[in-house]
Amino acid sequence: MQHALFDNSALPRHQHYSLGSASLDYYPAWLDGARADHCYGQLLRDTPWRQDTLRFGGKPVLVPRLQAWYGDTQARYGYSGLTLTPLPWTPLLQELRDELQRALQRPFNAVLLNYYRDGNDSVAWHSDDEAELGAAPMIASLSLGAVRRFELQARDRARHGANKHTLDLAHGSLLVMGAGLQQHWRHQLPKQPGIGSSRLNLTFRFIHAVA
Ligand SMILES: O=C(O)CCC(=O)C(=O)O
Ligand SMILES: [Mn+2]
Repeated sequence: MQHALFDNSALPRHQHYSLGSASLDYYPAWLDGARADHCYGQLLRDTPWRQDTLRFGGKPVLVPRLQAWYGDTQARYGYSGLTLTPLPWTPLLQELRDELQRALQRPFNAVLLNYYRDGNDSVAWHSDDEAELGAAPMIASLSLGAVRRFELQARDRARHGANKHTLDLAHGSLLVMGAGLQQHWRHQLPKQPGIGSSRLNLTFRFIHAVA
């Protein structure tokens, strides 16, 4: 079951989804068209993109997208055996972060950039639930470039049923994954082989120091 409510608060037009005890907000036009185009062009060109290799059962597998990790110096992040050391904030990323912090009233000290070169790049089912993200993370996810499908599936099928939600993430849009979302839901960006153009995704996060 999907509930879409229009909110008339000071924040831009958005859709709110209540997914059981989790919340998700989608802002289709967080950035206006010209600014989205500018951010897309600059980030695509100026980011030192890297493609990491993960190991599954001892076998090396290339991550099916390119990535970059920026943030405050202490914001180290580890997942699937990789440790990412942050690059220093660029003026553009700092500006986007400041706007999100002001609008959402939450701090973000790091951002993961993903570059999906075409529809063959993807991210598999996962939850962003690493210890350094804390118990109830808020993740602010900005999309630029090709429209791609984002899918959510309940982790606890018994509680939420076989629910699956799908959103098409537009150029310049913002998806805010709120409290409970990582705990109760998984998400993925499936391959869409028909798509020939690229997409960038920026997930702003707050990394806690962990022992
Ligand atoms: O590209 C997206 O929209 C999602 C990326 C994602 O889930 C992640 O980097 O954790
Ligand atoms: Mn994720």
